[in-house]
Amino acid sequence: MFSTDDTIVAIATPPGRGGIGVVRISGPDAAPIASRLTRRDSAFEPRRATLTTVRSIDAASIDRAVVTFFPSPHSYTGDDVIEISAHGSPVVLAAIQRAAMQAGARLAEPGEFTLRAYLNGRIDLVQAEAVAELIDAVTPLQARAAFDQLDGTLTARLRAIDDPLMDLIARLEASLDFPDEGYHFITPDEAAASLARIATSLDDLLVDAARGRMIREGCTAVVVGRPNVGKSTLFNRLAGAERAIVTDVPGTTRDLLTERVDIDGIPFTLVDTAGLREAASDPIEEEGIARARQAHAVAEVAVVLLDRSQPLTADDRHLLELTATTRRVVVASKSDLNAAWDPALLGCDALELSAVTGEGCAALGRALVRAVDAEPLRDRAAVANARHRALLERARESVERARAAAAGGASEEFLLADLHEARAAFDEVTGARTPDDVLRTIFERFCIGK
Ligand SMILES: Nc1nc2c(ncn2[C@@H]2O[C@H](COP(=O)(O)OP(=O)(O)OP(=O)(O)O)[C@@H](O)[C@H]2O)c(=O)[nH]1
Ligand SMILES: [Mg+2]
Repeated sequence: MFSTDDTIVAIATPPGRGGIGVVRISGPDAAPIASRLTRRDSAFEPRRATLTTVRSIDAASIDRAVVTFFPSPHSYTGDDVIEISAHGSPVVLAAIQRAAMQAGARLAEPGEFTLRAYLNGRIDLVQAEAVAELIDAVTPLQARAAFDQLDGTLTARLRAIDDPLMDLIARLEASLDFPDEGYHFITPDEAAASLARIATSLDDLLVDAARGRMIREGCTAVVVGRPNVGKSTLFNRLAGAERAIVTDVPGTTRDLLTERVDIDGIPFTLVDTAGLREAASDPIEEEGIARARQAHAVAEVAVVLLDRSQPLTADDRHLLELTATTRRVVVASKSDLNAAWDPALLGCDALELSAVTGEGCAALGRALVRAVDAEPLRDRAAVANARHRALLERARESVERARAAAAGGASEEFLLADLHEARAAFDEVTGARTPDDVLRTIFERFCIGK
């Protein structure tokens, strides 16, 4: 499905105007095409930026540009690559791209440069996907996670599991091949111990993967509490905009309101909800409360708001009980007013905060990040990609089956079948063995020129 022996061209910089725009050409004819566009007789010196005039096929000048030649294999794609840095005008860049096509290049498909890097063995699939994720990153932490993946930190973590797995397979195969050698290449106890270690490493990776998902996709934090405790005021403060209506009438908010906010690098979707109370004043509020409960049920974490300036009510206590075993941050609000109760007597940790002055809001942000368990990710490469997670879960299941087989005294053949399955899943993560349609879906996510 993928041809790799022709020469491709695309504008590598985003659409629009800028100081510089780059046209990239990759393939065996990259250098001859560049020579034709610049009317040069001598070849471009490897990796030296050369200022020259770029012309169309019929010799009309297009722009003065800097041309750099990256000979194979030391280029982004592993092919011969020419980068033409011209002035960042869509008209100029389109003209250079057209000229390159007239000189024999083909317009690149989305992601095709990175695909070639992968097919030429410059990067593995984990790293290729990281390129797309780095480009798509919205928060600095997402960019960090993608860069770790690109940098090979995650690949190294995967290899640390794959190597012992490979070793175990080799020993079991050897025991099969030489049954009469008089000694075993591995004892059942050693095999069981090795399997246990592999299972633990995979579990660690999968626990981090759940956290990695939060960095990638973000998580939902719902603000709940009885009417008038200050949910909408807090929501507006965290959103940095007057999104929700705030009044001193209990039961103001009816619909769910959502807003994306970046809290310490984690993309949170905040949800403001109708105040929860037993006795709703009308059918609209009743519906609002039903929606609030639904939002609460699906959110990763709840901000449970209690009004510190008013005595606690039965509704407050009910909500505290309801959320006791879920992920939550309990907040005593309106700390700028006189206190009607002491948060220390609540029986759980509570953060004091005023949505009006902003006091305590930064601490709430930190508490939210802690509550969703995203903190440890700052210093570890984690699986943040759904495809990787699914494959690693499959590997984990195969390892578990092998452990059960080993514990039941099954022969090497049975263990090996499961272990080979586990390795196949690993190979699909890194791309050592990947069907064409998987490649297609991965690289379709790229835009042209990447
Ligand atoms: N002094 C003070 N007043 C606050 C604070 N937060 C909210 N208020 C006031 O409390 C009242 C209710 O605030 P809202 O944000 O509308 O409360 P809510 O929880 O969204 O109420 P419902 O939508 O009715 O459930 C308003 O008069 C706010 O100005 C605070 O931190 N300090
Ligand atoms: Mg409200």
